[in-house]
Amino acid sequence: MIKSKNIVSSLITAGLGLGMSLGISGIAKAEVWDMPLAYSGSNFHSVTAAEFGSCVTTGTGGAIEIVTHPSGSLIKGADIKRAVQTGQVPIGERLLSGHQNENAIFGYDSVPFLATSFDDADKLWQAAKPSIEKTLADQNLTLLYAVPWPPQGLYFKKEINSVADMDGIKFRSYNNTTTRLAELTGMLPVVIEAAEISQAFATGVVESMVSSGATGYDRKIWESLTHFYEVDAWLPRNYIMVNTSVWNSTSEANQNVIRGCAELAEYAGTWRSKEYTGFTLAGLRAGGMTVEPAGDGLQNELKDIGATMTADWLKAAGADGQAIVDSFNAMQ
Ligand code: PCA
Repeated sequence: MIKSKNIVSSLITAGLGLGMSLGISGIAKAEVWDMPLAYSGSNFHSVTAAEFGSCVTTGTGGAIEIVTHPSGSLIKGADIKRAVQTGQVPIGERLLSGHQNENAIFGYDSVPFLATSFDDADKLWQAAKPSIEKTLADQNLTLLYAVPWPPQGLYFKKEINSVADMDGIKFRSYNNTTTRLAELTGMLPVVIEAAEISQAFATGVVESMVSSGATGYDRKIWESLTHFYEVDAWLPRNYIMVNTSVWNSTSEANQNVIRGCAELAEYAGTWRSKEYTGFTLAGLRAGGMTVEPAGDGLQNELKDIGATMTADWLKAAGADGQAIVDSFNAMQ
């Protein structure tokens, strides 16, 4: 007993000696934080997340190494939030409105025609942030940053001039709002992750969607579709969350580094999203697509449908939802 204790203590002494000769930081155990992302590595959100990761790794002197895993390769998009909540991974990125089925408040950014520009989307985010942070905090999640997608428009493989023209079209949806939009326009919704849409369009499983020029561009959608109508329906957000227990066991110094990197990432990601808007619409055109604003008739019909969907959302989101809209309107 005494002998083994001696062995242990001499091992510890040897270890410390070795550590000192290497320099303590040389043996400090780096934590690896695997960070699942739902979208492809080339997407601007994923590029921003990778830069955020390097910023944290550099800023913490290698104590926390963030490794991003794009395209749902580590955890599928729909499972990322649960994986972070339960501590399967410490950190991850997800489309916020993907959680509307849990709580309508998460869909604040997909209310049709409420915020249709980057400036308004930013104001709406400021109005919604406290509620979102609180809702996430109740689920063991700490919000780090959030970045908007470019404005959402409609993709088709034929010319569309009215809602009647959409009847019976198979439609790819990515959250409750987009499923509801399909239903109200007579289309047939199927939920498909962005990482899987190239194949879904190529095989004809779906033939239409609402999304940004960015997603169509990333997925080379011109190989399957012909028209993009700029509707500017809303600008949904991706957000980065960290498991709160992991966060609480992170040193204050490292938390400060992470917060700083997050602020930088939100700024850089938003800037990229703006730049990417024109760039990707030009890319769709270069791919041979017709890219234009929806005609007045179609736009008016969509506004009516949007009003129905707004009323539905306000009903589902209750007083918290109304407070977000009121505070957003007060900023106008
Ligand atoms: N792209 C994502 C969400 C919004 C967007 O522009 C997608 O289509 O899944």
